[in-house]
Formats: sequence, C-alpha cells, structure tokens
Amino acid sequence: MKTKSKCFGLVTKKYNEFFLVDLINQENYENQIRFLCKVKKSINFKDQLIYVGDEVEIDHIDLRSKRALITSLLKRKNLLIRPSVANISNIYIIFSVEEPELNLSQVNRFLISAESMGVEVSLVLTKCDLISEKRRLFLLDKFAQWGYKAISLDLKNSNNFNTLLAELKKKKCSIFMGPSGVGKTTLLNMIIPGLQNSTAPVSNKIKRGKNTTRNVELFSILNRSYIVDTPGFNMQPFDVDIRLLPNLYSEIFKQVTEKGIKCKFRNCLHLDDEGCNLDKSFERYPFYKEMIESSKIHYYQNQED
Ligand SMILES: Nc1nc2c(ncn2[C@@H]2O[C@H](COP(=O)(O)OP(=O)(O)OP(=O)(O)O)[C@@H](O)[C@H]2O)c(=O)[nH]1
Ligand SMILES: [Mg+2]
Ligand SMILES: [Zn+2]
Repeated sequence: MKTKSKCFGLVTKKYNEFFLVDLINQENYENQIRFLCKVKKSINFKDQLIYVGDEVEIDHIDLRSKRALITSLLKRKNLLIRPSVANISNIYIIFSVEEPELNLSQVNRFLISAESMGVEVSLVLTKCDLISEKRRLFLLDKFAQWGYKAISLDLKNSNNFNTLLAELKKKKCSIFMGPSGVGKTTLLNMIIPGLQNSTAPVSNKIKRGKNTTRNVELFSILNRSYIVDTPGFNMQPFDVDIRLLPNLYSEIFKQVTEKGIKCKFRNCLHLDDEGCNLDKSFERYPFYKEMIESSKIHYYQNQED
C-alpha cells in the first residue's frame, strides 16, 4: 500500500545514507510511526547534509514496509557542530563528581562551547552518592559563582531527578553532552522507563568511560519534547570569536551589565591591559585568559593567510 500524501517528519537517527524519521503532527503519540528513509535521488540539497534533529518533508510513503523518501529539508533554527545536531533548544552539560573525576577545565570548555550556541545551558552533576554532602554543597557553591545553578543527582535520591524530569518535559529538544562514563545514558534510561540503552561501568584502573554510546540519537519523552543522547568525548581547545568571549562568562557579563563597569577601550578583552576595570578575582579568570590567548593567536594567523 503506497500513499501519495506528503508528510513532515523529524530525523531521530542517521546511519550512512539512511535516516530514521518520526512522523510529526501526529495526534496519537503512543503509536509513533517511524520510517526508514533515504534522500530522493533527484533532490539536491546543495551539499547541505541532513542531521539528527532536522525536520524534513517525506514523500513516497510506503506504510507496509515503513519506508519513505526525504524530499526537502525544512529551515533549521541552529546547528550544533560537535556532535552534529540540529534545532537544539537546551544544552545539558553532564559531568560526574567522581568516576571519572571532575575536571574543572573540561567543565568550563563544555560550558563555554555550549554558551556560544546562544541557547539555554544547564549543568548536571551526577554520581553525588560518591561524595560527602559537604563536598556536594561546595561544588554547588562553586558553580553558582560560575553563574550556574547546577542540578546534583545520585542514584539513591530521586528528589532532584524528579525536578529535572519536570523541567525536561517543558523543553522542546534537549541534548545531553559530556565526557564518557559520566552517566548520560543512565539518566536517559531513568527518564524513559523501558528504554534500556547500553551503559557500562567506568574502567577499573583509570576510572575512565568506555565510550559506550556510539551514535547521536533523539528520543521522544512527551509529545513534542525530545532528548538527544550523545557519545561522550573530551572537549579539545576550540576557537571562538574572541569578541564574543567576554559575554559568555557570566562573571564578566554581569560586571558589565549589572555593575556597569567601563574600561578605557570599548572592545577591551580584559587582559592585563591598561585602563581595564574588570575585577579579575574570579575562579574562571585564568580559563578565560587562556581561551582568549589561544584563540587570539589563531585569529591573527587567519588574518595573515
Ligand atoms: N554511583 C553512581 N554511578 C552512576 C550514576 N549514574 C551513572 N552511574 C554509572 O556510571 C557508569 C557509566 O554510565 P553511562 O550511562 O554508560 O555513561 P555515559 O555518559 O552514557 O557514557 P558514554 O556512553 O561512554 O558517553 C554506569 O556504570 C552507571 O551505572 C550515579 O548517579 N551514581
Ligand atoms: Mg552513553
Ligand atoms: Zn577590560
């Protein structure tokens, strides 16, 4: 049985030239119709690739074999580069407080990279059952100073989990990102009972994750509310437009917007320059400075090219 009607769908997974596409605008979400799709041969997307999170138009729908062809790509709101995911509304940076141990420089890189996307960013701390209450409060206070109300989770206490779950149900498309072994998939499995995606204990000796999740995949938690699970990785130093960088650190942004500090030069990068009025006594300042310095080198190198 083939139908001629056109429909819209959401790309939930891709492998090679195949895409899994969920029909959208369905009344009955319990019986989600999922199609295995390829891009129609005659269609040229002008070298645009299709990513998980993209909305597409599908045609040549075969209801029996659950196959269809993608005939057009709808306009995207945004595109995250690593991992490649389209139309994200919220980024959840996930780190464990132990196993693997918390690396503040990595947390900062993930946060700033996420902030540069211009969407809402949240920080989740997992495995709090492995640390004392005192240490947990210390970490919450630290991240509050960084500008984040971190959500702390542990497998034994479900209070914070329930708050997080209620929050996720209000967001359109959230992505879980962070290093391997921090518990991203464990959390997703708790959010979607019955999911049972693979998770694995961290290695015994070096307490590092085993790169268990291999694909970017989007899961529906409620009608029109989704979560993307991603493979864990460590964030390498990255380039970000240095003129934007001061706005991505709340400790700097707040001094400028709330306290109204003014430096001598309008585009002050708040390094050790004369005429800089920024109060640099905050924990992340060395991270900020290092990011500016490494990005600046790249910036000038590019200009010379
Ligand atoms: N003690 C403790 N262990 C946890 C907690 N959350 C997850 N774990 C364990 O951490 C290990 C790694 O969890 P995963 O969910 O596979 O981690 P992941 O972030 O998805 O890892 P990748 O897929 O490799 O990126 C598993 O053995 C989990 O049982 C927690 O709150 N407390
Ligand atoms: Mg995983
Ligand atoms: Zn300054």
